[in-house]
Amino acid sequence: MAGLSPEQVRKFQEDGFLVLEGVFSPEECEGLKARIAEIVAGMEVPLHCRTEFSTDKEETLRAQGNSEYFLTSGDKIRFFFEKDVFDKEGNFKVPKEMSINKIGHGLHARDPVFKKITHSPIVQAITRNLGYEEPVVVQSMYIFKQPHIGGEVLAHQDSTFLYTEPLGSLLGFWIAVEDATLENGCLFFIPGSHKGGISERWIRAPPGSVPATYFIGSKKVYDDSSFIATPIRKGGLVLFHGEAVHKSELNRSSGSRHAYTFHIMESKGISWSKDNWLQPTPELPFPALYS
Ligand code: AKG
Repeated sequence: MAGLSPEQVRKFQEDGFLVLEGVFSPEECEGLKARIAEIVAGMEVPLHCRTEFSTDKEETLRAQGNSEYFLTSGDKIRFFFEKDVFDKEGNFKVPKEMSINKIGHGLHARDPVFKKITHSPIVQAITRNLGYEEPVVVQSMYIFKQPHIGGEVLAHQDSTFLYTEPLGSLLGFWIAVEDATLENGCLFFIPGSHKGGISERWIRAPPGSVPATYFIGSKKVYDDSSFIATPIRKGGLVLFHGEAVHKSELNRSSGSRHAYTFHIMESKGISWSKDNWLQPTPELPFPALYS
């Protein structure tokens, strides 16, 4: 695949997401998995940083909002966990490699294997096809969706968490490192939902505030029947607009559903909100995608 056809660009603009099979090779996917296995083998997470991941509003505020470990992860490789994987003392109740919800949020810069795939020629070509002139990478995550316990991700818009001024330039890349199916928790989208703006924002409070983050606006309730499933095979890529409403369900299968995802934004004439939880740092300014 050399890039997007004009028809694919039109479809992306209309729906707010695009499913592209066979973009990356099985070997590239295996390379990502192998590298993640090495990173997990070396994982060290202090007891007080064992943070469970959630997109539920209240749980987000409770579990992440106050957590320095999460809020300072933008330029690092850090680990976030499924629910109920720790006992009262913070010890793992399940094998540690089966406990992780995701790793984030600086893989694209801090690890050479993930850096290479993020800046791969096909990613750059797609981004050019969509008209980006000076795109920068703002964050990345490796999502495990563990067998049986890989939690539901509630319907949301990524621009709630990663806000740009003006809106409209956030773009998500979601690479299926393993097959994503109806049983193991593939993504679901509401076609056209990127055209209606966002309903809420997650804001970082001034330093020293408790809680450290808060929501403004209100969560919309979406009709389940308006979502369409996007199952995709290993090596496929789902592209999505920052305002596209999406979700994924619990992994009910006995296999994992690994994915590598990262977000870019246009930096020419568009600014990153200083209110976002994630901020570029002197150690890691947002890297240019075209390099
Ligand atoms: C996101 O990256 O915004 C997602 O919603 C990912 C959900 C998933 O991979 O299940």
